[in-house]
Amino acid sequence: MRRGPFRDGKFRSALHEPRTTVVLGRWLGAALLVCFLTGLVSHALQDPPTWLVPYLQSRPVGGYQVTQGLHVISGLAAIPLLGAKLWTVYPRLFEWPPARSVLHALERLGIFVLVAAMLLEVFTGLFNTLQWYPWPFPFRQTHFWLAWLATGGLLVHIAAKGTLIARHWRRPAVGLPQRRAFLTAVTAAAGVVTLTTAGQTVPFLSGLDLLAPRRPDIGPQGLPVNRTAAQAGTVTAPADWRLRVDGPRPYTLTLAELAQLPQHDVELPIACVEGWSATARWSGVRIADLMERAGAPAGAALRFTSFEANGPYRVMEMPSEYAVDPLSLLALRVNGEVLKADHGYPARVIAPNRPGVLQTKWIERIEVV
Ligand SMILES: Nc1nc2c(c(=O)[nH]1)N[C@H]1C(S)=C(S)[C@@H](COP(=O)(O)O)O[C@H]1N2
Ligand SMILES: [Mo]
Repeated sequence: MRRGPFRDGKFRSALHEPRTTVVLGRWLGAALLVCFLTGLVSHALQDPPTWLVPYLQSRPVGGYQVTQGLHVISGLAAIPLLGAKLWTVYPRLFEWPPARSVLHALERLGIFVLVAAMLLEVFTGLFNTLQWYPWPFPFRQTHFWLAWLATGGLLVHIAAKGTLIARHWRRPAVGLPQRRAFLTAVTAAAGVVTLTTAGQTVPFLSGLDLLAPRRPDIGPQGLPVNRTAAQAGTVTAPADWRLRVDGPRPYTLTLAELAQLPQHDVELPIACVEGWSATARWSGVRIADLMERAGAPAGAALRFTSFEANGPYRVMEMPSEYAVDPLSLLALRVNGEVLKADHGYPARVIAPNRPGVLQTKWIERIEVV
């Protein structure tokens, strides 16, 4: 720019230079790679395409807890790294003339799309952990497609800057003291963000969980709640509540009858896609037992329906792999107590290695499909 506060020569910091950008870019790239891959896992587990269903695994029990924990941790760490990296290059936003050639204009347009997609991606993710949706579009699909756009854009960007990156990849013989100080500060910021939010999913860090919206041990019966019974309109279960199981041999059971069936105890986490996870001891009836009693054929999948009036998670499909797992329960109790309404009274699903959104609460119907 020729005039104004952003004109050439107005950017005095020695750190608007490629070596600093490259170092930050490497850290950011590593965080984004972890975030992208774990995000694909999450998407596949929550909403698997048909071809993938036969490959889904109910073990390791806490697999989703780990991948989703890493997703949120790496995504949050990416925010200060992205901010710092953009700061090192932002003077170029005011380049003059704005376009030297068609190619240069296209390159700048590409950078604009990349930066916009990245910023939207990390901030929609951050807002999601806060359960704050100040936008009219669906979160999950937008976050998914933006991830591809941002990743594709990033690969093109890395290819376009390949020579520059290579030139500044190795530590220069004489370092800049400001650079060291700046990188230390950025590392510290990313570290603080990580340490004060990871506790929402990493048990031994829960005491440091200052910035995360959740603590895994706070909530009714020692567990957080995403959608409360009041929000779902299920504070009181229907007076004539019965579990209805539809299959070759359909039947219904009262709560008392369910409680008479063999009960099993499992220790399983709820790992919410919104970033928190918490493990509890659940007791109830094996889903496989209910299925067998309905005469379900081998390999059958199940569909669960909640008596919640409406809501995106009212109906849930469970592939056979999870249905036959002895750890998958229709739980009636948690941590030794009857489920509170917020946790799904009278009965909820709990199964290993599945996203929290699929641990359906307030169940009234199971269908063999
Ligand atoms: N019927 C129904 N079940 C539901 C939900 C819901 O909105 N409706 N929310 C799900 C989500 S997003 C999570 S993370 C878990 C949380 O379980 P909790 O509230 O018992 O901790 O319940 C799941 N089960
Ligand atoms: Mo969730």
